[in-house]
Amino acid sequence: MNKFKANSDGPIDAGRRSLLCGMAGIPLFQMSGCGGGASGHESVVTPLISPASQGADLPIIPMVDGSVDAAGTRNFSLVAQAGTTTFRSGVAAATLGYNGQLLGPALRLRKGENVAMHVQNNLGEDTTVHWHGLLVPAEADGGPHQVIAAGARWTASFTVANAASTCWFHPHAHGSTGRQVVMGLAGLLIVDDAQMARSTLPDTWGVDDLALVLQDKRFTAAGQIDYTLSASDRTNGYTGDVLLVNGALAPVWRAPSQWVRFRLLNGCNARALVLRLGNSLPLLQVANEAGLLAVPVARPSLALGPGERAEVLVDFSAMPAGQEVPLYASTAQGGMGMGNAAGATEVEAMRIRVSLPKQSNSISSPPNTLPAAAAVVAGPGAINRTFRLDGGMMGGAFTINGRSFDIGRIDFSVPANSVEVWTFTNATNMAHPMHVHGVKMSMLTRAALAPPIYEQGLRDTFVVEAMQTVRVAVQTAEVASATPLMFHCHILEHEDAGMMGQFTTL
Ligand SMILES: [Cu+2]
Repeated sequence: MNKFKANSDGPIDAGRRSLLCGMAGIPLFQMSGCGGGASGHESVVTPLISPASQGADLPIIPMVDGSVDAAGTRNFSLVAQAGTTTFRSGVAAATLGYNGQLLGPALRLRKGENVAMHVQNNLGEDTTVHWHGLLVPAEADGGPHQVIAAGARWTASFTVANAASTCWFHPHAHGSTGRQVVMGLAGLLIVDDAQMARSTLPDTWGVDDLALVLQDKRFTAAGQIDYTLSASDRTNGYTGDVLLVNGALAPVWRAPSQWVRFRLLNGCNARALVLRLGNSLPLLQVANEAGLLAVPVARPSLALGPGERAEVLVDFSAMPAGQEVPLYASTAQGGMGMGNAAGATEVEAMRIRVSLPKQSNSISSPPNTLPAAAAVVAGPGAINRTFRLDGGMMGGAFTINGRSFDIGRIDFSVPANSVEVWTFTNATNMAHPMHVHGVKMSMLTRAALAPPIYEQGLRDTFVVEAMQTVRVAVQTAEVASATPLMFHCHILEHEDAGMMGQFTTL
């Protein structure tokens, strides 16, 4: 049976389904023989490329602990480097990676610890390394101002200030972010804290605590990663026609027969993903981008915009040994403004084969409540700032408050250690995932309504749907700095084309 078939029977998260509209214009897999295949009633979808990894074991993102020096600082070494990866049998595709050929490790950080990130740039071109989600000083942020020239070395030093969360790191050199990420530069940051240590959430890395980096890519006829941008890509963002999980196509992961935690990252440049499991297994969401939710929320499916993360628990304990559960991902066909997700094509991102015994430390039931970090609360006198997302007409760039990014222009300054209310109004006909560097945020309203529980808690990235307004409470950095922090759309082609601004902290 072809594992790659369209499947549109599953429940789609009704609250977020419009997220798909316009964020992605191209189906994950090319349709072939729709309704006219051998089966007569199934839409068989053929992947454009048949990577060697298809159906192979899921690559586990390697966990790195770093080394603690005499001063108590935890040191990590990252080398951004070129390499090759075999996606298609017999073809060595040029890729980029941190400390490897593709993607990067997961760095384990502990709240309160001093960390030094030593980055060597062996790419042969400028890059930066941005710690997406980490509350670090602007000088250590790895945004467009902290360029690491080809051959150069950069050290970012900071104290881990985040609550336990799943963050990530990726390049942020202005104008080349999209290409460098698609070529493979992305890694994970796993933040632990005392609350998490006391929780019962599964935490045996790669065994019952599994990170899944979901990314789409497009390939040339010769099997190389294709990052040529069409006019449509420049408007809608780059979308690939295959979806990779930890760099592999449709891999299989052997799960223990118990509760398992998945850390999900939408690492796509532009494609929103709606994820669900087969067998109608619910995803018990326990965290979003920047920390735990107050209570777990059972969800039939969940949507992640580019740059967003979620942590979910899944119970495999009732599954018979050998049972396989597909993880489905869907996205919309049809391009901008097509109105609804009815044309969404769902593909199998991977399979989970329940084939390992229960671990001795497995939990028999999930926690009823979670040690969530306190939300950011804005007082009645909080400063209000407004951000209008606009542009994108006639092939033009998207803008924020009518302006494109200028690295020489500071758009505004915020007082240190204060809470403001930022209102993002999307005046365009596509969704934009907005990301703000170096601040703590909680969502106040989406479309004038209180956000659902799974959108509460701390955030660093949130989708603003087409023609929608989202208000967030923003807690600014504790320490003032004249070095700018970024706010931008995380559709990387929008960001590279200037849908970004910068602010300093006074
Ligand atoms: Cu955008």
